[in-house]
Amino acid sequence: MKTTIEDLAILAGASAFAMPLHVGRPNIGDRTRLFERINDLLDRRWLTNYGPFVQEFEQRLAEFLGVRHCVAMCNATVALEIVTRALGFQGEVIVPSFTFIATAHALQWQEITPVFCDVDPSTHNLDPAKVEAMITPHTTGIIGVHVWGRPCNIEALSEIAARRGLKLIFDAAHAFGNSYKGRMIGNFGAAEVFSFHATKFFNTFEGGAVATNDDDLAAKMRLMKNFGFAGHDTVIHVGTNGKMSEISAAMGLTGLESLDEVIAVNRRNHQAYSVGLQDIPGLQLLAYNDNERCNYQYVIIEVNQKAAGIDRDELVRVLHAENVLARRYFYPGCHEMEPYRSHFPHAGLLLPETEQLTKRVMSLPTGTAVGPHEIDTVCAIIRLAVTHSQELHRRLIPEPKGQP
Ligand code: T4K
Repeated sequence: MKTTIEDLAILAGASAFAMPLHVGRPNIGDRTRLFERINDLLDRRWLTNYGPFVQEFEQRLAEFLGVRHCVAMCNATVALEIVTRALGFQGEVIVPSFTFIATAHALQWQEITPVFCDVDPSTHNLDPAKVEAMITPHTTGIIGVHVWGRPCNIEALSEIAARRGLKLIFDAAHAFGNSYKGRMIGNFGAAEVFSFHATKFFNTFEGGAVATNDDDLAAKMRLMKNFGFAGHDTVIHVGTNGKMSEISAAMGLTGLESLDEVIAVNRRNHQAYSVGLQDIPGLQLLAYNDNERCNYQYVIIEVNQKAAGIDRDELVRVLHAENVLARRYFYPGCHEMEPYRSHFPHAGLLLPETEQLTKRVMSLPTGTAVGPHEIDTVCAIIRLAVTHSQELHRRLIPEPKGQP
């Protein structure tokens, strides 16, 4: 455990961790069960194209979420493209800029314009009051993102969408296994999209799914994810290849069997961070609502530079020197990335809260690859960096010579 500022690797000491401590380390379920399933699919010689594992996986997902349909896909980005296309999104669609770039790209890829709306700094999610102001005659839809798995203000967004005749879906990439007012995420809006990417707490290597209670929408998405095929020789719709493979579904089925254990580890880790980071000035650990179902998959801290004496980027530098590979999710905001930055160079003027958040927020390692001792050490490093911020500044950025 590091106890003095001299111990910090950034001031010439050794890193706290010999091996990097990553954000987004995949959780791996029961390997024996996974290998059994892989043997099964090899024996069957049925590797993709809506095989038995994908069918079983979709059924299990639908039961777990309490939805009529869950359509498994190759990843959440393609799933977003397919569902927005199936719903007829066009023109302009309102999205947060404080999200992973995939939310915006899924629209732009289809030449739909993502219109970036500011977020509520207390929730990090779309601010419904600001959504209303972004609606134009070209707006056809809204994509709310349940950032860090904490649900959007679903009621307010649904009310706006209904009143203004807009379609509403949710990017629930972070929110698998979570609930809103006791109902599982997956049941809201016209559809909700999950990501099962390797870095998500529940993964299928690559993968995603769209949950919906709309029979027609589900049928349309099934066509669209399989080139528009209805039968062997008949294509009745434009389509793409959005299919999930059998090996991904095998991973998903296996992961579902240990979902509760992984969530328990995430929760324990989150609590350990909460204790370890307690009372550090200028640091705020993002809390989850313990009264809802929650996957606790992200450990997010906000750094208030004035109170901490150190800013988010400096803290990330200190942690990286210690081999703690904290990530600046989401930085920069989507509106600062291409092509949006060139299309709307002044978008930031309407996104003051997003601009602040992207400078203050960072993600710390958690999941089954991280244990309580490692968390204690990460917290000790952060505490040292904040407690000795002035000294750290002086040593890292010496005062220019010859100045008063
Ligand atoms: N909507 C939202 C709100 C999202 O957050 C995302 C994805 C999507 C939509 C789209 O979902 P998908 O189409 O991907 O299903 C990562 C993930 O690639 C991305 O899925 C995720 N969000 C995003 C938040 O994080 P990067 O660019 O940061 O990935 P990368 O390669 O830097 O990996 C992150 C960390 O994970 C690294 O520290 C290393 C570690 N890692 C990664 C992989 C792949 C491992 O330890 N093992 C691994 O196998 O985007």
